[in-house]
Amino acid sequence: MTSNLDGRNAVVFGVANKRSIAWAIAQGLHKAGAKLAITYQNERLEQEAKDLILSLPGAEAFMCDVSKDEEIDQLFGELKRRYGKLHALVHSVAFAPAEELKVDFVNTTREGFRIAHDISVYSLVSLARAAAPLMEDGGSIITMTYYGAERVVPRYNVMGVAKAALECTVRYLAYDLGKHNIRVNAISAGPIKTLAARGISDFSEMLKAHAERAPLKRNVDVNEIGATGVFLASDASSGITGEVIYVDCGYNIMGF
Ligand code: 0WD
Repeated sequence: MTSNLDGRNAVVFGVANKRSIAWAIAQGLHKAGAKLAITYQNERLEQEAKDLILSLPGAEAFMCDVSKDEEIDQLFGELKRRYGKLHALVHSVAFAPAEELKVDFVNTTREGFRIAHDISVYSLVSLARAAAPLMEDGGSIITMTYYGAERVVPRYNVMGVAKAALECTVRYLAYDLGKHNIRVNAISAGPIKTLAARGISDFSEMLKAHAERAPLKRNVDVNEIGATGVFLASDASSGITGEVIYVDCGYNIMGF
């Protein structure tokens, strides 16, 4: 029962740049000995993502837009040829059109709702389905969520609704895949200044309020998310599935 991931293969989705949570998890997995395939979304992010990914010895970079079934099929075909088996998958991807996070939630558009759920939630289902056959020795699937799934965080809007659906998706996938010894869990992270976070209005205010109210009296460090990712990918968490694990300095336990 250790966090040693020697001989394990992992695929990570959601590296946009060096501030990405996916990058912190990838670094943690790498340090623990895992062999890594890291994906980036498109040509726009290619240069920055590739420079970063290839800085991890042994890591390989692949392009995959998770809203496109053909790109997912192609990627997993490639992973099967290159690695044979997979042991862990990290889904650190979310998107909602920027306007949806600026208006009152009641004005959410049908298209904004659809896109947020397609990219932030359905993608976990499609990636889990594609990865499961490669997880012959069992495996661990990890996604990223936020407290806005449970309580109203003003302006988090449709992303909050999508995160609620994501957390529920974690439970249904955990049930389906448990018989193959594949575990599915979410990390609920406190706010971290990343590219995605920039789309959320008043993010700096949010950071301040979190640090004031959290029992630990500070904000979470991205490397703490990385370490939890390593724990969830490893045998140390072999009895945990279908859970949402909070890494938020305790913010979620507070009533006032
Ligand atoms: O405070 C935070 N930053 C928190 C983030 C607190 C709690 C949870 N999270 C979640 C996010 O909701 C997301 O699920 O963590 C996950 C990772 O977010 P991040 O690290 O904060 O953000 P970022 O570095 O921007 O990575 C998300 C990336 C996208 O970046 P941009 O900002 O360019 O949309 O998700 C990727 C993309 O690289 N992504 C996609 N990847 C493949 N296909 C797609 C897509 N269609 N759409 C977005």
